[in-house]
Amino acid sequence: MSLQRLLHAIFLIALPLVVAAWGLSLFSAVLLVLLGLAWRQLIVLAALMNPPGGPEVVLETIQNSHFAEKGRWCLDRLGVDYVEKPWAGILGVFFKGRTVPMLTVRTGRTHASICESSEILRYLYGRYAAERPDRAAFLEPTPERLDWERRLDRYGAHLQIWVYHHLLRDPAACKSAWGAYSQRVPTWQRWTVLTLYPVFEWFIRKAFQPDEAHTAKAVERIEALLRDVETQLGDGRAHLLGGEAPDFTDITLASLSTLWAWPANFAGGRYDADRPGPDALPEGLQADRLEWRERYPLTSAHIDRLYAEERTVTGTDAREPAAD
Ligand SMILES: N[C@@H](CCC(=O)N[C@@H](CS)C(=O)NCC(=O)O)C(=O)O
Repeated sequence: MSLQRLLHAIFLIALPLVVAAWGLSLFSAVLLVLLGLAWRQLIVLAALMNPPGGPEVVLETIQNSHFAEKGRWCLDRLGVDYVEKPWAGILGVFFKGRTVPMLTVRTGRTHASICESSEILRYLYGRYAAERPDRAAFLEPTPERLDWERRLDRYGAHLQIWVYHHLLRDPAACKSAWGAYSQRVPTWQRWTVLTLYPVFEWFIRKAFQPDEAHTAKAVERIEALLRDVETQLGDGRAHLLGGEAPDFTDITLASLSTLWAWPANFAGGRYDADRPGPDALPEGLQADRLEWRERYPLTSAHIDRLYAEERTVTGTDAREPAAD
């Protein structure tokens, strides 16, 4: 939200207070309403007249989000010049009702925003396939790839239930996962997370219901997917769907699995300073993580290899994300 829009929103919220505090007449109140409408119209017209500034492509993320990593990785692989804006966890969905990753692109005199990682990938392919056919080939949405992506995205959602089951038992780890101690996240957001943590914890419990029974079901589904991936890789193929190079299903699998596989080079190493080592993860999470690594060795090796080959700091553009 621009500063003008923010000031206007504050004006609207404060309006009834001003009327009540000063005991204004109906006539004065109507004048204030007309002033608010005129102000709003000026903001719209000014935005149309002035070409929008700022970066052309912005990716809003939460540093540790596995869905955000999927979008980030695809942008890096395509070689798109973008700015990453890391948010503190939960604030975006709680206050704005949007999830991350969210991609915003400048479209002529306005901006367009896309949430949902899969929709972002479809946009990127449509936007860059003609301009960079070789680089964009990994994003081509074939029916088989789309079908796997749908299954993998569901797996990513089950992993959220599992991860919150463990994180909510360890508030310090949860706050850290939300970026509350990261210098890259704006200070006001970090303080908001630390201050309103009990409210956000309640919200997450309502949203994901990470109790024993629900988590056990989620774990069943996670393991069913991991078994399928293990079978798929069992014939010695180098990539999930047998191609010679990774495609977006490999990247989706690897990104979403970071919650348990905890590979080196997450986000191309950008957030290493803020990420705990695997040994510092909450106990239950660490136990499952070790078990899954042992039970699904081909999947684990595939994820590690993709991260080693594609996400090394030198192999990716490790620009500083913007923290405003
Ligand atoms: N299906 C969505 C899922 C996105 C999602 O659940 N993102 C989480 C982070 S992993 C989120 O935005 N959480 C809200 C928040 O923390 O603000 C996608 O593929 O993008």
